[in-house]
Amino acid sequence: MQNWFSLTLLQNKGLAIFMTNHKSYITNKLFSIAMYSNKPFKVYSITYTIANMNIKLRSFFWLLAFAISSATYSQEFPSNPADAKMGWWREAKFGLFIHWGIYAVPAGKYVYNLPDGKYKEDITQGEWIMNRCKIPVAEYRKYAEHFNPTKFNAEEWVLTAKAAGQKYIVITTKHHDGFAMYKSETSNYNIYDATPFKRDPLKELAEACRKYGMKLGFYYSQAQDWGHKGGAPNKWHWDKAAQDGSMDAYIDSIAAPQVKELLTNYGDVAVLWWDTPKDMTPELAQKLDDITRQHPNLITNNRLGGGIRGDLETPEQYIPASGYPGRNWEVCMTVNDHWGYNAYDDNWKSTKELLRKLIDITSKGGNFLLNVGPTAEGIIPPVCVNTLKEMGDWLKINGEAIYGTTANPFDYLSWGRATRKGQKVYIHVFDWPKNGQLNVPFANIITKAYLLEDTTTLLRTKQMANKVLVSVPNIAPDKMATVVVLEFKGEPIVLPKLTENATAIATSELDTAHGINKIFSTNPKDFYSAGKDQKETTIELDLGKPQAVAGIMLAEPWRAWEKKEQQYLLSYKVGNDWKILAEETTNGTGHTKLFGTVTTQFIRLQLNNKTDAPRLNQLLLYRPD
Ligand code: FHN
Repeated sequence: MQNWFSLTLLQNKGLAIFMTNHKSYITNKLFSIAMYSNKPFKVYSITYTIANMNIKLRSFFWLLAFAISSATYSQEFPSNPADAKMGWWREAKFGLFIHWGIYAVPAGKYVYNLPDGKYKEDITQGEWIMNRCKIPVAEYRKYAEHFNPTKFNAEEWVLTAKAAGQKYIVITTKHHDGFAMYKSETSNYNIYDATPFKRDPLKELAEACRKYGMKLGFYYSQAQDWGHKGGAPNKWHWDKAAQDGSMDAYIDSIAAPQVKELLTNYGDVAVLWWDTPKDMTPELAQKLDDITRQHPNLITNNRLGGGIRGDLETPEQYIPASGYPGRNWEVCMTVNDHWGYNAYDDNWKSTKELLRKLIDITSKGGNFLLNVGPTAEGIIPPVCVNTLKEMGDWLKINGEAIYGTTANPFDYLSWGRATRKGQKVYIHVFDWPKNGQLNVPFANIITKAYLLEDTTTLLRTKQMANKVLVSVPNIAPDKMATVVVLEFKGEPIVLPKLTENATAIATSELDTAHGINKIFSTNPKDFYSAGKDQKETTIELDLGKPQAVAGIMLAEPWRAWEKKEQQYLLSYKVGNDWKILAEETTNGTGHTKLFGTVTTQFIRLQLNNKTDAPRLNQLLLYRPD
């Protein structure tokens, strides 16, 4: 294949030079820049055959292209991931979320007293129990009288996080119920003044974090506050006499002074984790942003409101298919199905499941904030402690493949994930190869290959066109995930995404902002939608030329609790005939389907949605391993 390069000028965006074998890498970035660009731009391109160009000159062009496109690329995003204050955070990768409050007293159960002495029990609640069960303020406040977490031990909590390999803790200082979990001078509706506990757990936790070198972050519900007048409701106030009031006055008299005291009285606070910006106006948000800006090293997230983006994207309970290229992002997730303690929820995710989520998130360049909900006695549920310990034991051996790594260069690995650190790629193998040959779609020269748990035993590698075969032991050393390290030369050389040069048409589009081309965007906030009243759409992809296809990934914009689903029929074209590849139902949060390899240029996706217009965040096609 002849090498050629094309010089492409993106108006106002600098140059990107790309070469045929690596074209996708650059155009992928160009496409992403274009997608995120908020300014019109033109593309000028000249092509020049460099068949005779010597290897040095080719390498120069390649390095120049990589350097320019990366520089151009990073200019595009407000919170440049390389921000100095983000250094420890990007190294940390794994943190502990703690949802703790007086909602732990009912522990998920609320009993409705019905007429004629009957009653109804609801055991599905958590930190939203006051809102979901419409508990009057005065009745809810009584939980504080029974909240006396004498078994709380801050050092135990910090050591649990350390044993998990977690590098930071984010704890709820005040959730939507308005109850402060610290000695607040602003409101006596707090753990020190309103409970028999008479201690300040945040003070104790801050000291323990300093003692053990754990970064400490504070979650604060800045808008929703069902316990103070003027705090935002979710939808409406159910105890109007106690809840109605001016939100401006609430921000001035409760939220702003509490944020100030949290950032002043507890030493080095590393993260301020806003949540649910209900009814937050730019003016109200600015009042709080002005406070946090006085702390230049404080990391904030994207949930303050008022259009303030903060430093972090915060996908919740799901992992974006392609992460958030160019933004810092952190997935927060529960171990069972509740953030706050629910004594009846034993739907615990396994260690293997959570570890593979950590690996998946890290392989896309994100952080994982895994939540526990301690009991009213101050105990982290033992099953969580055990799971966290098992994750930490894995990290003790394989932490090098997680901490401080960046997103992997590969399109998709059906049998595992990958992370990168400089000239090392860490292959996290979930499904161990049966034939002792690990097939990695990597065209670079491999200088060394070994198991991360045994760096002294070198593994044989065989370089082939666009892939390397690694000879591995017959049995997986670690069934949860075994890490194979490949040390390599140069910049990663990988095949382009199958959809890199694809075009798509659809039988229905809501508008241009949600046109069919959005299925190629890597920005999780983008999505394609069929027309408003449509319940079905047909999408046809033209891959530009016949390609070997072995799987599909449909990224969808809903969350598990929305209980959406979409039916789809996937076909590929052979001659003039369409042949079925798969016919399934998604759960609305994303769907991956691997099928036997087929070679085709045309793929058709018929999508049906009974409740909404069919939607997709992204559509990816996977090459055969
Ligand atoms: O409403 C809250 C919820 O209770 C919990 O705190 C989560 C954690 O990210 N945030 C909100 C829901 O998005």
